[in-house]
Amino acid sequence: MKGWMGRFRAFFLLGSLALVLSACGKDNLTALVPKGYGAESSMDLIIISTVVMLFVFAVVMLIYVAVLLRYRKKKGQEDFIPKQVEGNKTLETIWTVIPIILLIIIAVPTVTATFDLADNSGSKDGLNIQVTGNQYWWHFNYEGQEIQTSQDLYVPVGEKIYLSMKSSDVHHSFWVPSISGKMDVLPENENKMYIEAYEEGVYWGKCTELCGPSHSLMDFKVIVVSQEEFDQWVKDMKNVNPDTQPQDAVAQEGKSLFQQNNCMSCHAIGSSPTQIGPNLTNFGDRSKIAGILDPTKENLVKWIVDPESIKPGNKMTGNYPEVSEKEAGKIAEYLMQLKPSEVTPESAGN
Ligand code: HEC
Ligand SMILES: [Cu+2]
Repeated sequence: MKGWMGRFRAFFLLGSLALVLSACGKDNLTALVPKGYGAESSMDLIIISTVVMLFVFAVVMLIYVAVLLRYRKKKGQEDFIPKQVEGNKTLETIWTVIPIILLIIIAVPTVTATFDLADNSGSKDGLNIQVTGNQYWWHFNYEGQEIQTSQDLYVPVGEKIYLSMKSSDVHHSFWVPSISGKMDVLPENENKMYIEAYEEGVYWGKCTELCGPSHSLMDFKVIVVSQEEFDQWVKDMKNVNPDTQPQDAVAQEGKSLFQQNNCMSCHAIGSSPTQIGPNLTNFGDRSKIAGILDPTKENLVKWIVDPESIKPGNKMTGNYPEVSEKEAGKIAEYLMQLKPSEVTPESAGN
């Protein structure tokens, strides 16, 4: 009876574990279906390590079971003491050499990949982007282009993009599982990495270093587009004039409210060095608000009125005059019209 219960419990545990783990495979957020260079070389290493570990597991299990069967206590031999052996040069050599070989099989490709992914030699001619990690959002500065953007990183497909990463506050870590490996983003020094995406699309990025109460909400997107679309996007972003008046009256009022309520001291529209808060140049094109909310007016009003309820510990809360829901609605009307480009996460296949 007991054995039956035990087996049932084991099945139940395994079944629940399978259910939980099966949710880990979001299409654009999985390291197991690589869509970029860094992710692919990580995947190769995962396979090599797994094969080696399975081999070790199988050998140990085989020997373990064989010994259990062969040398178990047998009837009539209760007092039998087997021949006592001590030291065996051949055996000792074998079980020292085999692990060394296995470790070499893992180490050589790992070290090679590590150096390969840190290779920065093409950065002079390539696209260079400064990445800044902030509690709890990401900023991207396209070097030499006068383009600043936040939350959504636009890159051309099939190109090596060189990222220089630094944090403005605490330790963060940059990871786009489908495309790249992980890189620490620190306030002390700049870390470099390149990414290269194989397929157009929208890929999800995550902060993977516990950085405060809203760490798990520090999401971003990498929008991979064709070279022509990327050039178009660059052109559109450069053309933005922050002083343009919106067409309709409500949005115009929203723009004034945006200016009156201190929002501009942290948020830039257009390429400005201000980056205490996310750059909003193409806010209306984003696929999420604050990295996590669906881009509806309702959500935006909620964010403007009470960001603390959405991202605890964020740096916007309490640093601007109180805004009523009505005012926030007008500001939202204005911000959602900031759509400088036809190239968007939606057009890239989100
Ligand atoms: C003290 C600086 C500061 C002020 C003032 C400020 N914000 Fe923010 N804002 C931030 C920060 C920081 C974030 C990012 C929060 C996060 O995601 O953790 C943010 C995020 C946002 C976002 C989401 C941006 C995105 O890319 O998804 C919007 C929209 C926004 N703020 C609107 C406003 C409006 C409207 C005002 C004025 C009423 C305002 N902010 C005032 C700092 C500020
Ligand atoms: Cu973080």
